[in-house]
Amino acid sequence: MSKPAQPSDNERLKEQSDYLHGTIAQDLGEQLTGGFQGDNFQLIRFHGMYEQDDRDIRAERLEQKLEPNKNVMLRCRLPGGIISPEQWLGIDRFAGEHTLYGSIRLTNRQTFQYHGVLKKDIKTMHQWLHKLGLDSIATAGDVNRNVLCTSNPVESALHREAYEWAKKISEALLPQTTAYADIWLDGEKVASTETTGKHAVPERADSGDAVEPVLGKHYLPRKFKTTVVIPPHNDVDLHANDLNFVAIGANGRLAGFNVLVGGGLSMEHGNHKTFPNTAQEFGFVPLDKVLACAAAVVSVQRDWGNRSDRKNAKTRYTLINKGLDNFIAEVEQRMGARFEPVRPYHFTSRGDRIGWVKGEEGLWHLTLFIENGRLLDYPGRPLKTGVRKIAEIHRGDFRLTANQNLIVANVAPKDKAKIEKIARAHGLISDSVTKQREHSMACVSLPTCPLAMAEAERFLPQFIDQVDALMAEHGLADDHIVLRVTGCPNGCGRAMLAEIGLVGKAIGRYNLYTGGNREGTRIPRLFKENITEAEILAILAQWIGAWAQNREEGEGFGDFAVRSGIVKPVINPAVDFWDEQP
Ligand code: SRM
Ligand code: SF4
Repeated sequence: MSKPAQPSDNERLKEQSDYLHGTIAQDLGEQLTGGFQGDNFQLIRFHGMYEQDDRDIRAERLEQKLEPNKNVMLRCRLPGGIISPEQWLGIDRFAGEHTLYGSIRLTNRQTFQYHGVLKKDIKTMHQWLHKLGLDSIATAGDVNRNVLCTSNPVESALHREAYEWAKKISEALLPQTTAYADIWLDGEKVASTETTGKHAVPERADSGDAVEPVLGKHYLPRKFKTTVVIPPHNDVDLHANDLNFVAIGANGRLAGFNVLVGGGLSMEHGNHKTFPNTAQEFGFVPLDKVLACAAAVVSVQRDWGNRSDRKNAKTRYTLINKGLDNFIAEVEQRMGARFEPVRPYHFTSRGDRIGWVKGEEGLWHLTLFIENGRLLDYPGRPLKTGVRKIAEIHRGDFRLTANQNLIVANVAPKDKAKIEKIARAHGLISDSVTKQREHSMACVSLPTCPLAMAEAERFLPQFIDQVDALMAEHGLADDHIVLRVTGCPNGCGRAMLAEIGLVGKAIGRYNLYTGGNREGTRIPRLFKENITEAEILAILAQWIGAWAQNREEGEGFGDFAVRSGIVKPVINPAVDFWDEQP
């Protein structure tokens, strides 16, 4: 008989962490190094931080026998992505005064990151965020991450209800440990932790651990991601997520949610045991079962997920390892209710609607396109200053989108012209941004990401210039392809849900994928491996030409790529994602 697999070292680390305290507080006082020691290097992730260094200058510093320029990246917790102008002003000031890069980076999970915070400033940062009513609990690590919610301010009533659920789900699934408050806030309570745990955890979903009834002492086997999505807008890209609540309305009010489980996008180049997958439909739940359902799904993944092999640990693998029907039956038992049949829903769009729209309540909303989500003052385009100036006069709120953009929401008609003037003056509105650029996305990648294999954020803008030229040459200047670049196969740029996806292989080289669709419900297939930018553009020139000539009315490029046989569609990624092109 084969020996049972040993738990991974991350399991030991969580076990010995004293509910995520570790020795972070002591380590913080050790200023001889800019980094964190031993287990603390991993544990700070559960507090929303990653240790990084600037890879552009790493070799030079090592040559000078200097430690890499260690610092942390912080990711804020912002369920549904809504913040006030006052909060924005505080966030902006910290970036300017205390970070190495000075930027605010909007992520594709409706929050923002600070890059380059030195160890000496970390505690100040958490206290600063706390004063703004913000925290970074559980934005990284083996926990449920920032909960997304469609940023659709137009249908205000439905959005308001859905957003409230995103917040409730986030709080119900948060760690309960006081570690964050103990280490960063000298024990002061965090607003969110005052309410967590007050939601009833169904008995069978309870871990039996007095401190962490939902997550358990060992937390989850791997990261876990949740969305609330309002069809027909799939702006949150639900298939990248473990647990999704698809809002079903009746007469303008929320009636409940279809639940979809087991999406996720990462893989490893050449490792056929890894694959991206779309989420599976479990069924419909009414509103009074939402939190029980969320706790039940999380608890089944907590108890059944693979704790030996982290590459096989996400919910999508558990569904396969244990069987979809078994997983659903166990969730039903733990939530104390059966799923009802899925109610009809469909998706028609993914990207954000850039520009002004008028909402149901007569207020206006301005979606600003922020290339790669990077807010910084560039020569001739002081974007960060522009948003600050808007925040100084704005009386509504800001909404961060899952496409790295920013909505100035709830603007009274009398303030519309003033806000537009500031946005234009600072380069936040530009008539030269093409539809193609608006529908393209890159992950952060170099220089801060330690896992990056190729450029992404710094590569995309000039690459789009060339794709724009190809689109214009073929009369498609007003159209777009959902095009995404990700610096490594972890897939943060969601290239595995793009119509054309580039996945970093080495500096200057990418794997080219195509065949995803516009709505984001199909995984693309590998077309060519390890190719240069020039080779990619040569292929794109042919593809775009053929699409322009032969597409059917309104046909997106990904559907065309499948129909015209450029690639065979991926139908069941667990089985056919790695199939070679015939
Ligand atoms: Fe990600 C790790 C950035 C969305 C899959 N991601 C990382 C790290 C923290 C690198 C690391 O572990 O040291 C990156 C930090 C780079 C930097 O310098 O800022 C990083 N991920 C990002 C962001 C900022 C990309 C962006 O440009 O917006 C996104 C932050 C989201 C947030 O606010 O929480 C981000 N990451 C995603 C997504 C897309 C999504 O969730 O919609 C994915 C694919 C979906 C999924 O999870 O399947 C994603 N990131 C990963 C993975 C692979 C996880 C896995 O299942 O194997 C890693 C590596 C890991 O966890 O081991 C990773
Ligand atoms: Fe880093 Fe890879 Fe994620 Fe890009 S995809 S941010 S390179 S981990």
